[in-house]
Formats: sequence, structure tokens, C-alpha cells
Amino acid sequence: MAERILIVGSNGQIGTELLGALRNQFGNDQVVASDLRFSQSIDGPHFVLDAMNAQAVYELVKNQGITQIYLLAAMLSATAEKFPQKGWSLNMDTLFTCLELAREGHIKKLYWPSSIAVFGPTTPRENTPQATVTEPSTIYGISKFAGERWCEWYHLKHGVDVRSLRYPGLISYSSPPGGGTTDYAVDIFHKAKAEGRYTSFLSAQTALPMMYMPDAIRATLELMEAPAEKIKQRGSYNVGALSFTPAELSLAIQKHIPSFEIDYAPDFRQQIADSWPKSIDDSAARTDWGWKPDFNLEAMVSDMFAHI
Ligand code: NAD
Ligand code: AKB
Repeated sequence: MAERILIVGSNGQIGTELLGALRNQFGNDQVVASDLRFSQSIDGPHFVLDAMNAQAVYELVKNQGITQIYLLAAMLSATAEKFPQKGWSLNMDTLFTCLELAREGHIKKLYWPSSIAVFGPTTPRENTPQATVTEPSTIYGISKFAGERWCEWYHLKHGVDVRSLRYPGLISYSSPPGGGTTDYAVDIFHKAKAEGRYTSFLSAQTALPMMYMPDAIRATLELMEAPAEKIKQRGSYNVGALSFTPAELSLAIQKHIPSFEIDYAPDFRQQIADSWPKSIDDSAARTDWGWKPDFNLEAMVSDMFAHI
């Protein structure tokens, strides 16, 4: 049977790019986009769907003959600290709905992203291992960590084919980021181009793991295409690519815009960033299903300026 794929949360930073990549792979009509709002820019099957409405998700899956779901609807770290209960509900309830659809056999495969936010202040911060202390201090991180455990439980108890990556901060040009702590690394490009300067909400020396969106999309597709027996982590995989500070990113930007200036006004997101890893050990993903990033800092910055 041909695969028919539903993206839940297709209008966001990842969905915007994942939709095109999946449609290239599976064909336009085989990939169904859905989000809270209708997007004029999306061709092909596209529905307004509130992922909190489990019955509506179930009906769309049945009516559209969906075989796989990519669940991207979520509240990210900075916003979830402001709306903790709403963030918890959105992040957990939508996952349960999809895990149950898989357990009941309505879909064959589920992709659900986790995050470096599963780690916390007690985690080793350099080259953070796949399995280590996970005591997240944000609601977002707690929801991602709990979600990982539920994914593994559904796989072990019910054979659900659920797959996941712990994305680092993602950098892209097609759509704005959705309320995270790593958003500065996208905003800075737009402000550099438009105004020649940027005020960073993280301090100069705050190193965080990051990844350029083409690498993140390829990692996602490669994970989902890998034979099931190669997937040893049913919670979620560490995936690494880049690690840099705002000061280092600003130096890389100055190679394209020499007059670019940056200053620093850390806000509440600094505390979140300080609780996250600086760099990631992704050897499990490399060994199990062959993960390898393409973009280093210079290549990513050049490609961003070529597109924005
Ligand atoms: P985003 O905020 O840009 O997009 C999320 C989309 O979900 C939005 O279009 C929003 O309208 C939609 N949405 C929200 N509530 C919904 C609901 N009730 N029903 C249907 N749609 C709803 O987020 P993103 O950056 O694309 O992230 C997608 C996933 O990847 C999330 O789980 C996020 O935690 C994870 N992730 C993202 C990053 C990153 O840097 N972007 C890093 C790590 C993990
Ligand atoms: C965020 O900053 O919340 C996200 C993430 C790393 O999960 N970009």
C-alpha cells in the first residue's frame, strides 16, 4: 500500500520545509498538511485541524487513509515557560492521540520530535551523551522527556513504530521560529540584513548545539526510512551538527556584512540556555542509522545569506 502522510503543525518552522521534502519523496497528493490556520501558500491536500481535538485527528486519519503522522504541533521552550499548563497539555495530549492511533493500528509509523531541552542543569554540558542525567528545568523539557519515555513504552509494550530526534536549535530562512530559546540564531540574520545590527537575548559566550534546517530535514527522513531493526533508541536520538556562541555567529556574519554590530541584553531565556548542553555526542545516531551532518558554521551562514 502506498504511504499517505499527515503533518500536524505544517505551518511552523519545521513543517514548512518538511512538507516540501516529503512531497518530493512521496508525491504531492500523498502528503497531507494540517495546522490550526489555513495557509494560502500551501498547494495540495491541506486541512485546518486542531490537534487537541482527538476525534478530529482520528477522522482526518481515517478519511484521508493516513499511514504515517509527523506530529510537529507543540509549544516551544520560551513560550511554554509563560503558559506552563497550556504547553504541557498541547505537548502531551497531542502525542497521546497519535500514539493511541498507532497502538490501535490506524497508522503504521509516527514521527515525534524531542529536543536538547530534555537535558538540564545537572547534565554534563560538553559532548552530552545519548544516555545521561536528564533533569530538565523547563516545562518544555519536562514534556519532551516525558514524551520520550511514553514513546519508548508504546514501542516496548505495544510494538508502536515511533521514531524521534532530539533536535538542537534549528536555523532556517523560510519561516520564523516559534517561541524557543535558540530563536536568536534565526532572528540575527534578518536583523543583520535589514538593520545591520542585532541585540541578542543570550549573552556573548552562550554556546548551544545548533543545526541548519536542510540537515535536520535530511536527518528526519533518514531516520524514518531506516529499517526498524536499526532503530535502537525508541525514546529519541541525540543529533549534533554545530555548536557556537552569539559572539562566534556574529563574527561569521561579519564576513558577509563587515559593518554588522551586535550587543547583548540577556533576558529570561538566558537561564534556559544555561541549563542546556553546549555540544552533543550523536555517536548512537551515527552508528545505528548513519547520521552525518553536511553544514558547518561558514557553509550555513553563506547559505542563509544566499536565501534571505
Ligand atoms: P513551530 O512553533 O514553528 O510550529 C508549530 C506549528 O504547530 C505551528 O504552525 C502552529 O500553528 C501549530 N500548532 C500549534 N498548536 C496546534 C494545534 N493545537 N493543532 C494544530 N497545529 C498546532 O515549531 P517548530 O519549530 O516547527 O517545531 C516543531 C516540533 O519540533 C516541536 O515539537 C518542537 O518542540 C520540535 N523542535 C523544534 C526545534 C526548533 O529549533 N525549531 C528544536 C527542537 C525541537
Ligand atoms: C527551543 O529553543 O525551544 C527549541 C528547542 C531547542 O527545542 N528551538
